[in-house]
Amino acid sequence: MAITITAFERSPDRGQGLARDTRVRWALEEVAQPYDVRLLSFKAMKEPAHLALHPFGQIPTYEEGDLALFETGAIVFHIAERYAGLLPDDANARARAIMWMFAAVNTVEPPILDLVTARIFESDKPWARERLPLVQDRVRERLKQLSARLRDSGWLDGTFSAGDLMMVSVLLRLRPSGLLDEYPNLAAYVARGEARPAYKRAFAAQLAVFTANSSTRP
Ligand code: GTB
Repeated sequence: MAITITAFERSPDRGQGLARDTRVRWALEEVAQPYDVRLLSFKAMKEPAHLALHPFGQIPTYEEGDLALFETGAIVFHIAERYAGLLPDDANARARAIMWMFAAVNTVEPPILDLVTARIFESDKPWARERLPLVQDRVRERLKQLSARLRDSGWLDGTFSAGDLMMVSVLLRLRPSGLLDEYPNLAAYVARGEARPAYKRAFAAQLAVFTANSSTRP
């Protein structure tokens, strides 16, 4: 069944791979499934055709036959369940991998998103200088805990899984802040994720969109 995802026509990150279609592309590359991409402008994302697929008017979405999904956690989970390569066969190991997917989006990503908001969207507010250190410390607390659990392991629970794919994707968003480098084992963990051939293909594919669209349009 053909798979189509949506992505930014022009990602605001200028091809750094930080938009969330990258994690879906990465999952599809890990399980060796080809996919098509429908590129959307910000305007098109808020129009009825896309809102029918994504009630919040965002990217990415995932279509496969009769199935339409939004939310990257759900999309990556679906890919991992349907195709071999991202979840272990052992039932307990599988449950733990899914636990790490939830931990990534539910426990680690929220303070990171708060930091992105504080650094980018609220930096001109009168209280921004006072708030930023608080938000940074909340991120540091999560990183310290994750770093302590990971120690010098390659992946979170034995072999690479969808849990690692989601966790690395979430941590990557921190790179511009420099906070990741305060935890060398986490920085190395993220680098291990980025070194995977499937990640490299996903990154190259999203970068190609940015490159093509920035050279042809003003
Ligand atoms: N919880 C949802 C999921 O995981 O699927 C969140 C989806 C989401 O936030 N989508 C963003 C979006 O469509 C794109 S990825 N935003 C447009 C809108 O809401 O109108 C978030 C993102 C955007 C930009 C950068 N960047 O420039 O660095 C990085 C990540």
